[in-house]
Amino acid sequence: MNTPEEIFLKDYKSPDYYFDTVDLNFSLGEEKTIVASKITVFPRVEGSPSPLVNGKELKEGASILDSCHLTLSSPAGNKFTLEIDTEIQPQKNTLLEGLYKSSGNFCTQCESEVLLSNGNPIEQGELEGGKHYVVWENPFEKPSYLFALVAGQLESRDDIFITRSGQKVSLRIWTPAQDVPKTAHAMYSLKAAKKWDEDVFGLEYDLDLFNIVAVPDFNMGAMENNSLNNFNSKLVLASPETATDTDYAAILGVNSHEYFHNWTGNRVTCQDWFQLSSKEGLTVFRDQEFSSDMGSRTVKRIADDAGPMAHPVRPHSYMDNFYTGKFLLYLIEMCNGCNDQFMKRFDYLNPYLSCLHVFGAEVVRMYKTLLGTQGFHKGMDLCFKRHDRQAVFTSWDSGSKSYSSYNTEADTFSLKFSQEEPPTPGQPVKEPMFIPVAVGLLDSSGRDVPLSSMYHNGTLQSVACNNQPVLSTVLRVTKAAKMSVAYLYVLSFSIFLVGYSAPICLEYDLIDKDLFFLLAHDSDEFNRCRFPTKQTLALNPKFVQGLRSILCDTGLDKEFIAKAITLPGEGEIMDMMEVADPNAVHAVQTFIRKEIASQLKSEFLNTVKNNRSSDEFVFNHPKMAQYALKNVALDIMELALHEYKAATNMTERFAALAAITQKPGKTCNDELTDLYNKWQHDFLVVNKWFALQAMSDIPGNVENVCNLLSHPAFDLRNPTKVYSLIGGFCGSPMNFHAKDGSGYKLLGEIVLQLDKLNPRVASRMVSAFSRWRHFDESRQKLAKAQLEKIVSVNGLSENIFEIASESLS
Ligand code: 0A1
Ligand code: ZN
Repeated sequence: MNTPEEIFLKDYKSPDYYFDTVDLNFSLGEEKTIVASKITVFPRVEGSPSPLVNGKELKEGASILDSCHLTLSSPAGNKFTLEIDTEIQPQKNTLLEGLYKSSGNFCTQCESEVLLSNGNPIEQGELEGGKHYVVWENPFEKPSYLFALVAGQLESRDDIFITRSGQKVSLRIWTPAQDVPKTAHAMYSLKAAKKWDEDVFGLEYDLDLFNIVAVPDFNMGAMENNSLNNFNSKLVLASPETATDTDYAAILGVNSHEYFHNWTGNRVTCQDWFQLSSKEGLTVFRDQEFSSDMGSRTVKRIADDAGPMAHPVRPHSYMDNFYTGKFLLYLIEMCNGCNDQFMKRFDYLNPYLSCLHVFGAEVVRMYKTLLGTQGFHKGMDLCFKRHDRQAVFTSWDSGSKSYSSYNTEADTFSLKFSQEEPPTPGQPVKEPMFIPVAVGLLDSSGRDVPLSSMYHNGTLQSVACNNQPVLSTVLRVTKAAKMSVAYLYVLSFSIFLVGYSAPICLEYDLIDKDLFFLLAHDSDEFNRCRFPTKQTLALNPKFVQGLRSILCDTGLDKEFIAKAITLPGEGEIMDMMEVADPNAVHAVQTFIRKEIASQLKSEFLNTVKNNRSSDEFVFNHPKMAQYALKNVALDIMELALHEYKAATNMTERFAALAAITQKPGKTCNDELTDLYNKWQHDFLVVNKWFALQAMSDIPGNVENVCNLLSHPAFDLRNPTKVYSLIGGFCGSPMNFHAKDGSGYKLLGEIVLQLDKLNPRVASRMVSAFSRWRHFDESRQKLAKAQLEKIVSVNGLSENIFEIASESLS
């Protein structure tokens, strides 16, 4: 294999050749697979075209450079046909990219790899030797990365969807036969997404068939190939006994995401790979909006908050079709303030990619905030009308940070903002950003105050609209210089960044008293949830009072209450410390948890009692909210064992077991053995079983994780198992960061083993070392030694070498 080259945005130019039609003939075999391709090629500019791929000449007209590149040094000037036969062995492909085998079935993952995509089946029949063939034709031009092929012993759940213009679309979800009953929620999610896209964006599906295939071995979450989406099984299969409501929500979100790509990504597509984050950002924004509409908007906003972004959403270079290690490390650094869902847990999507994509979504959201819902949709409609089946995504750059201060004077209220742009790779000096800052005001009894007029950069503007009271408005912070705003009211408090209107890090001069007031009264639930996170290290009675008022407020969404009373994760607190100290954070967290449990005992016990499930598990927002609230209360009160025994679904069972696994001893061992014995036939439940043990804070858990690596159900070649066991372990501050370095040593060894099988997955894992400088000296030494050991190994993949050496530099 060649060393991947770094490709720069500044060097991008249109290709010299276009591929008009592509015939790919796959002859799939257990020993070998032959791919015969026939491509009609024509030059962009007629005359003396440059070589198709550079290389040294072997014979007239064509030369082979290496195992990856074929060079045609001087092809004929006009249209010609290129025929290539390739022999491959998908069964030996552990990279899980291109054509590979998963559980005996052939499947592909081709984002950015091959030439044309699938479409409609137009012919099929039998061949000699008991073989079978199908011809698929794709009627439209497609971006190259959307090609897909799946072949194997699968059965389908079938359904139909009638589009709003009356078109009948067949929907099929393919899995091994025994799993078909577990696809009902994925089918529901797909249909809901189709309906939502018609209702909200006016977008209809265009083909007659939509297939989803569940693949157990998959590097990422899913892939939006035209009419043949491949999904990590974890994001398709669910039953109340085996999946938690978090799994149900992820299935809903990812199914909608892949479906929404049909328009944003597939039909309106990218011109080049630098635009990847545009198609992803817009599609993530759409799936977030969909999930919000299906559940609680505020809770979704809290979960999706990407944190401040100070880097461009578009990379200035990439390598091996992905972001360079250097860029990834910057992302990790920036994602430091990110929430649990995307960064702290190595979950179902590549955290670095998805983090960038979530930042992309923040940029789209700012457009919506600035243009208003109607204006935004008008713009989107125009874009789809003008650019259907074109490669037009543009890229955007954005980076921001802002500070604020406020003061009250007489009957006006003023705010001052300034912004600072820290340098990022490729952008040492930056222009000030355009930042929408939504603000609202509360009076001293905690009620929203209608705004009437404001001075914005020195000009008096009316805020009221059609004589209707306006409770929040959007300030446009455009300059690095300070600006001020005045409201003509007597006021006490301001609320900034209503609904988190811009992905910036806002520093404010509110004192504790104000923050507790906001915790109890802020009408913007997003803010109400954010403020206390800064205050966890001291247990102020007003903080407890703030929590009490949230816990007892029957008017609030239960899922929101659950989020608001959940203490920030230990990793999140460590990120806020100059020198991260896992032991101290753990001790303080335990203290706070115990204090809250004793001071709010009766409130928590009532919460558990009032939110027990009485009937069958159903996945809907009120039920999910009820479970979430009960589980947080239960966790704080340490009532897990009883609930584990009584649990009737995986949501309750998993939450109870997670609490039990934090206490070593017989109960913990017995319940874990019980879970495994009952569910060993179900690999998704077994993954949870691995994750539960890996994430435990029990001292000395490193050894347990080490033993689990040789458990018969574990397989280093399966990315989802790796993310559960190794990823879960890296998310446990106490054991991954164990003082004696045993956690670092374990990860170092695993990364080297993984690199030989699947460098993409290995590079996700090695990045757990990337913040090593953030810890005390002795931990720094231990982590650095592991990184040094990794880079010194011969034959290391380029992915790992780049990330590890960049982390050291
Ligand atoms: N496009 C997918 C994410 C994805 C990216 C790369 C992959 O393989 C190397 C696979 C999936 C999505 O938006 O879900
Ligand atoms: Zn996507």
